[in-house]
Amino acid sequence: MNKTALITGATSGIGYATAFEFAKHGMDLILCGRRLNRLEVMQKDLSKLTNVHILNFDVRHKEATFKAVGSLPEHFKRIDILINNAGNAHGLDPINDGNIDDWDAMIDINVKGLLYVSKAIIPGMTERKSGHIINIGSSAGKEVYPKGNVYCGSKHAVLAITEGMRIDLNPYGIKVGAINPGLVETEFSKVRFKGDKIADTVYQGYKALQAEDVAEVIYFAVSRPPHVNIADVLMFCTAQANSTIVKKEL
Ligand code: NDP
Ligand code: 8X3
Repeated sequence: MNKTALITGATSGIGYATAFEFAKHGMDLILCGRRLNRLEVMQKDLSKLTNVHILNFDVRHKEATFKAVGSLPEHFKRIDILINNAGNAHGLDPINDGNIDDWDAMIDINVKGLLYVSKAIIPGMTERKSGHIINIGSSAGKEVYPKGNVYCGSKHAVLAITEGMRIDLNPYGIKVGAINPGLVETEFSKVRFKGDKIADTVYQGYKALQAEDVAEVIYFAVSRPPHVNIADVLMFCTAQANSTIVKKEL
C-alpha cells in the first residue's frame, strides 16, 4: 500500500513543491490550504500520478481543522506522514512598532495552527504505533534577527514543540523532525510585506533556495529506513551565512 502524506500549506511554495516531489515518488496525498481553486488545479494535475484528496480549511480555525481531518474518506484516513508546513511571516517591524494583528496571525497560524492539525492527526499515529511528523521550522527558529521578533518567536516555538513531540511520541515509534530553511524564494515575502514591491527585492542579487530544494530534503527525510530519523536540518543557499549575512551582487 502507498504511504499517505498530509501536507498543510500545499497551495504555494515549499508545500506545493513537496506535493509534486511526493507524487513523483508515488505517495498518496492529502493537500490542504485556504485557496480552493489552487487545490483543485493541483488535484487535477497530480491525479495523473497518484491518489489525491484536498482539504480546504484555515488552520487558525480549530473546529474547521478537526472537521476537515474528520471528513477524510476511507482511503485517506490512515495518515502516515504529516508535513506541518502552513505558515508565514506577517510584517517586519521593530517590536515597538509591531502590528498586533500581525502578531496574532503568526502565533495563530505558525504555532497554534500547527498544534491543531497535529492534535487531529496524532491519535491515528499513536493507535497504529507508527507515523512521521515533519515540522517546517526556519533558520528564524535558531537565531533572532532585527525586526524578526514575533516571527522568530513563532519559529523558536515550532522547534521547541518539535522536540517535545519527539520526546512524547517516542514510546509510539513515531518519527518527528524539523526542516529549517533560510531564505527560500516563494510567496513568503509577498505575504510578509503585504504585496508591497519591497518583496521583489528580497531575492535579488543572489540565488536563494528554491522551494524544490527544500522539497527534496523533505522527501529525503521521509524516505529513510525505519530505524533512521532525520531530527533537525538547517539549510541555506550558498550565498547565505546566517539570518543577517547574505552575499549579494547587485
Ligand atoms: P508561501 O507563502 O509560498 O506558502 C505558505 C503556505 O501556507 C500557502 O500554501 C498558504 O496557503 C498556507 N497558509 C498560510 N496561512 C494559512 C492558514 N491560515 N491556513 C491554512 N494554510 C495557510 O510560503 P513558503 O512556502 O515559503 O512557507 C512555507 C513554510 O516555510 C512556512 O511555515 C514558512 O514559515 C516556512 N519557511 C519559509 C522560508 C522562506 O524563506 N520562504 C524559510 C524558512 C521557513 P493558503 O494561502 O492557500 O491558505
Ligand atoms: C523565513 C526565512 O530569514 O525570512 O523563515 O526569516 S527568514
